[in-house]
Amino acid sequence: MSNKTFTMIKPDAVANGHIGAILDHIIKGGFKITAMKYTYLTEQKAGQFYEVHKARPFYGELVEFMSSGPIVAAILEKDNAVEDFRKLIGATDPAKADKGTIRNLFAQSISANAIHGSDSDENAAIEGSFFFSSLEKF
Ligand code: 3AN
Repeated sequence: MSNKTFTMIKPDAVANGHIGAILDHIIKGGFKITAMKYTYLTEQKAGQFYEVHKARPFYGELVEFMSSGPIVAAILEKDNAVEDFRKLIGATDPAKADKGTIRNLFAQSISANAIHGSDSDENAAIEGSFFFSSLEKF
């Protein structure tokens, strides 16, 4: 168990004006922000970030969507961060996400699902370093 996870507020949630509300949920959920930036992914960068999903049928759609507009990337700290954050955001498909979770409140579809949360400690470290240099991590 590690105390860090990585998140992105995805282009749909940014475009729909939900940055503030989502950050509020994250902070009230007990997470401390240790790095954050408002940025975007080029198609090439999105392809690289989601490389593990390359063989999946939705890969092209995912890369196109994730490079369609700005995002907010952040590293979050809390005991049991990866697992607790996955609970806070809810299931990948917002229709199946528990009531009150971020995806239940702010996501429209399985591809435009408002927020990303790392699925393991190892990926949290890889994904955090994809966006932030050591000088940018508090
Ligand atoms: P999660 O983000 O909940 O860990 P993953 O890792 O299975 O879900 O999928 C990564 C991303 O790929 C999801 N956040 C979602 O945007 C997209 N995705 C997953 N499954 C589908 C699908 N069946 N159709 C379209 N996009 C999908």
